[in-house]
Amino acid sequence: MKIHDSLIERLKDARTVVFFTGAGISAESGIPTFRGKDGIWNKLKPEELANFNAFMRNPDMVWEWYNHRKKIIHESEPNPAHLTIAEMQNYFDDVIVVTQNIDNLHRRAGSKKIFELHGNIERNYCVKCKKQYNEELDFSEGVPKCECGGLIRPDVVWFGEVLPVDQFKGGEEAAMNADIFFIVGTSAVVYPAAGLVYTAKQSGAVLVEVNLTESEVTAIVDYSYLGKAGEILPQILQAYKDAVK
Ligand code: BV8
Ligand code: ZN
Repeated sequence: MKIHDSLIERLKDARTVVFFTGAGISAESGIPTFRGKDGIWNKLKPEELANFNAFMRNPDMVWEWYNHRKKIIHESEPNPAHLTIAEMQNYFDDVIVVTQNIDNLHRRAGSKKIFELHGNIERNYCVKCKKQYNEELDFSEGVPKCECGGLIRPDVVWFGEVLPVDQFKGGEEAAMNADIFFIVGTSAVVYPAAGLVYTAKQSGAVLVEVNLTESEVTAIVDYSYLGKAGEILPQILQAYKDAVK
């Protein structure tokens, strides 16, 4: 993939580089996306799983889904896309990750500044008293319960739920301050997360999309690279390194 000279020139002047990422960036780590051909939601409906009422109606089924995903995540590794983003921290003053993913792979890859808009599958809390339960949960008696009797749920944002205010605020500030705003592996259909692309655009950022296919925001980006994030991001960093040598 030929990386545009003009993008490299803009990277040379960049101080703040933001990566807005979705499930596609973890696809090459073996974690299925939501809406792609291997998407998990092709078989299962989000309404049935990623929402609070579904959980209260059938906590066993929802936990079965999350424990299945957790197992896949624990058997997976960050891929070159996550690792390249972490390596970029050595070349730019401020590299910020704003992710919709709950798989913790950016942190495991070494990224330091991360805003998790939709929570993190490694964390859990009690639906009643909100007490955090972040160690391994015991499912031997069924869905684990808090000492107060409340059900314990994954600390992820379900449909109809508000995003964690501090994380969304951090993501918004990143979008407003970005010189270069990368959009990596997301269909950009879920709000309010996808709205950050427009915030970045309005704030004058250069938008760079890396995706296997077109997305909801391809029409408004400055650069669109169609292909695998695990191949294209390393190529962008390599072209930058060659240019500043
Ligand atoms: C809110 C977390 C309201 C848990 C997720 C009707 C009813 C209810 C709500 C709504 C409604 N209509 C609209 C809404 C709002 C709703 C929404 O936006 N719905 C959409 C679907 C229309 N949003 C919400 O409900 C949000 N909350 O609005 O609250 C409110 C407001 C005020 C006060 C009170 C309440 C909450 C949204 C968060 C939902 N949680 N998941 C979990 O993960 O289990 S959403 C889920 O979708 C994931 O978080 C995921 O990150 C997110 C976005 O999906 P993507 O990451 O983009 O993944 P996708 O599969 O779609 O795309 C993958 C892309 O990667 C593809 O483009 C593919 O081409 C590309 N790709 C694949 N492989 C590669 C690749 N690219 C590069 N390289 C590769 N190798
Ligand atoms: Zn409790």
